[in-house]
Amino acid sequence: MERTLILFKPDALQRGLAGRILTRFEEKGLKIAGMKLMQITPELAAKHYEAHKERPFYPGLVRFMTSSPVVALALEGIGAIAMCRKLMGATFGCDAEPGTIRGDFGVSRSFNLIHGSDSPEAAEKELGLFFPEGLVEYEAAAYEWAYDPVEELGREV
Ligand code: FUP
Repeated sequence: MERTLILFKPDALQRGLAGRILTRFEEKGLKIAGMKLMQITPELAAKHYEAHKERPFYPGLVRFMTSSPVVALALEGIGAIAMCRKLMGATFGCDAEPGTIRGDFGVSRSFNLIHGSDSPEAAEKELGLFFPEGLVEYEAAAYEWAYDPVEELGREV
């Protein structure tokens, strides 16, 4: 099982899309391993977007991400990082394919609704930043039918 950090950005919440976006992930079969509403501080935004520090869009990105609350999610599943990126679609809503979250709900090149970790290394770092208290451990009942228990979950026959 792999875990990834997802953020519903300020535009997703302010536009009342959090529920519909969450549904996409739940319907797909991803397990919610952590979820909270929070305000990102400039310090947290700086750590999260460290890789983009020198980019021209960085000041606007930090302003946007700290302007209003976000929902932080830890989602879990086999191959969760790549799967979530596919569900999100291309970075800019105007380019994203219909059927993806950004493709269906957005048009902007900077207000793009959602963040998802792009690698296992990024996921580990970002989950540590947004869930320093750790995640809640529980059994996802739906896993038994979302996955092949023997082939994918490694259960005994
Ligand atoms: P993504 O991985 O799809 O979220 O996108 P990137 O990591 O490339 O960029 C991080 C965020 O910076 C994007 F979500 C939106 C923002 N951005 C801009 O505002 N302008 C740009 O030209 C590129 C990215």
